[in-house]
Amino acid sequence: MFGFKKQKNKKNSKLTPNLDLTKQKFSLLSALLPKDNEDKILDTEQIEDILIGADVGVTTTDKIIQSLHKKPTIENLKQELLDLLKKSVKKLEIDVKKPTVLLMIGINGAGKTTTIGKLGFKFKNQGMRVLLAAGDTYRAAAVAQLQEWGQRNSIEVITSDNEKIDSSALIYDATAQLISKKYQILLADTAGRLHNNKNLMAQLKKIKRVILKNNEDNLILKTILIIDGGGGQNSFNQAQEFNKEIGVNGLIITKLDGTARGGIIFAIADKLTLPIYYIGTGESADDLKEFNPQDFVEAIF
Ligand SMILES: Nc1nc2c(ncn2[C@@H]2O[C@H](COP(=O)(O)OP(=O)(O)OP(=O)(O)O)[C@@H](O)[C@H]2O)c(=O)[nH]1
Ligand SMILES: [Mg+2]
Repeated sequence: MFGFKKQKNKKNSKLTPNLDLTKQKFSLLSALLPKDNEDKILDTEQIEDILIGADVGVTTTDKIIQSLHKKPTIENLKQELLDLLKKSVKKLEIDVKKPTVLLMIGINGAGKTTTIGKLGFKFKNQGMRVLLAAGDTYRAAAVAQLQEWGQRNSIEVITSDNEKIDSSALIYDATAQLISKKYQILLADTAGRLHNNKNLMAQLKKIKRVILKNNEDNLILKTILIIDGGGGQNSFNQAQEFNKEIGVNGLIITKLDGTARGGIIFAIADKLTLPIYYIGTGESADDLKEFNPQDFVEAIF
């Protein structure tokens, strides 16, 4: 009996993302809101404090509070949160008949290299022919970090012996190999950068241009912004600025396991019209989950 229970829990923990710290905040709301059939006076101030404290942001919090004024129940709150997240649902579809480049960008330490490792693992397990490009050519450690992920999952990593090679040249080479060696998907790493660094943003635009130079083969390029889920309103601003400057197809939000401020995802879903493809909830290869609003809301209550 006990053995069975344990097994079941283990299975559940695989399905439900680990959002325990954010859950500590949101689950406080359950006590403040009546169930459908209860009478209770609504303490909007306390509810607001919790939402703001979880980084839901002022405008999105206002929206939620307004809805609670109309229907002050926990069921309505969950529905409202779900509706906000649903705005950002769009799967990252890979057409394996066409070569695809996923270009990973974002600020320093957001989780780009780790996420490439995890995605490579996922795609390879789905039977795709995967290639990685160590496009963060500034730091030897960044190249080594990606090589380690490649070795762990038996995935080829394109690097260069030339220490002075620039990122766009390396990614251009890798794109050529994607096509000539008939790989299906190339995951390209880049160095972290701030959205207000003009030179480094120009470099990203150049990378996008050179990838599309290899384009007689109908290559698909998707630019994915990696965002640290614990970064609060800064993360939100980054998403807005990177999108404005570079153009991004979608987001991956990382480190949601290590933050109580995972409410930022509601602000992002509400105010940016960008798809959230995956969420990162840990450091190992399978700690990357396809973004599922239902699972997310369930995991934080
Ligand atoms: N807990 C947790 N840690 C993560 C997650 N994603 C990445 N990390 C950790 O965050 C740290 C930074 O990750 P990297 O992948 O090196 O970040 P990066 O964006 O490539 O960083 P730069 O190359 O320096 O710009 C590493 O210690 C990762 O293990 C996650 O979802 N959860
Ligand atoms: Mg990196």
